Amino acid sequence: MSETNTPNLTLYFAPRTRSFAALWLLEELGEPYRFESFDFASGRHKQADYLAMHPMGKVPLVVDGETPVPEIGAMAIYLADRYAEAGLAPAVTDAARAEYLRWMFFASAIMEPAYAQRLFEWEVSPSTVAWGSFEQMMEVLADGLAEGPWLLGETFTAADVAVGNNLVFGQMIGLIPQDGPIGDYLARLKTRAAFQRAEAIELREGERFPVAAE
Ligand SMILES: N[C@@H](CCC(=O)N[C@@H](CS)C(=O)NCC(=O)O)C(=O)O
Repeated sequence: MSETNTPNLTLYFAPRTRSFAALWLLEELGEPYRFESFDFASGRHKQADYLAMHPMGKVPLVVDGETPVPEIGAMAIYLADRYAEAGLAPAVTDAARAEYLRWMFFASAIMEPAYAQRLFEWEVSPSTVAWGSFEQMMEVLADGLAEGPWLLGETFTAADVAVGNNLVFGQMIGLIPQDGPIGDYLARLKTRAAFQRAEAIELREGERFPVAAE
């Protein structure tokens, strides 16, 4: 906490969205943060000051001092390095950094579009698209978890948050099984105190901004 007691970090959050990844990440980080929660109906994420920080007009957004950090992968890498005391990232000199970055990009560049392909039933050539296929993504992830308990073995990192958040969402929509190495990994992630704090905040904010009736 700074001398003025004003946290350096601000999280722009909307319930029932990918914001959960940033919330969980901040809870793992253990740094104080200002919490700005809104629902999409407010249009907060399309206002000019917000778009100046996040040109895509999406959540989540973390601002560190004066520095906006949009995109979950970018904020996970940035925050884990910037607040390195939390031990959420291998140092840049550590060979494990390569595996860490691989999983970080796996979350956004492979899992995300593989989910979309499965959900929207896109017919694409696995050798042409960047993510291969949903099945290949699941096989590679299961292989990566063979040792466990985390993606980098004994060390939990911010990459577990990036991948884990996708799994939470995937399980909610029925894409991710409850059992097997991936289901077991997700169950382990859910036992983390930081995950549970984030989940309680998510539930509270979901009640504060309920889904509008059709
Ligand atoms: N690539 C972005 C994805 C963020 C995203 O898709 N957010 C959705 C909610 S889950 C959003 O803000 N949608 C509102 C909109 O686009 O208007 C990230 O990693 O942060």
